[in-house]
Amino acid sequence: MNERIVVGAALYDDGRLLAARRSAPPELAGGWELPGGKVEPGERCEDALVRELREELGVEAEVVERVPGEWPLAKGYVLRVWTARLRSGDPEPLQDHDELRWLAPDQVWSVEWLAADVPAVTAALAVA
Ligand code: DCM
Repeated sequence: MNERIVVGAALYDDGRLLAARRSAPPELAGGWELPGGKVEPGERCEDALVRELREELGVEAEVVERVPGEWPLAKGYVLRVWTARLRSGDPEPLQDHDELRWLAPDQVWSVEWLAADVPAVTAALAVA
């Protein structure tokens, strides 16, 4: 069911959106994304998102709402996005990323988002 879904979080704290810069793989390194990752077989998307944010950033987050839409990634994967709220912890780039940035509304387009994340971020801003 969920084999080809990648979940991403539009994670907000204090009105700012978290962007994460990928350190791997080489073709994506340097690009900014909404943090998240692949849903495991049998796992609910929302649970995968909470797990990924814990693993990648060391934080506890609460999923708020689905951002309408679905965006194609490589290899038949699709990206789905939820807005989320930081519950505890201070995000750190523990895996996959080498820099994190909290973006105020007027800074959202100051980073070079990965291609799939451009429409996803646009859609996330429309619901937040
Ligand atoms: N991906 C993306 N944008 C995101 C999250 C992930 O383009 N916001 C892509 C990068 C990888 C794939 O999805 O090709 C799987 O992500 P991960 O390696 O984090 O599991």
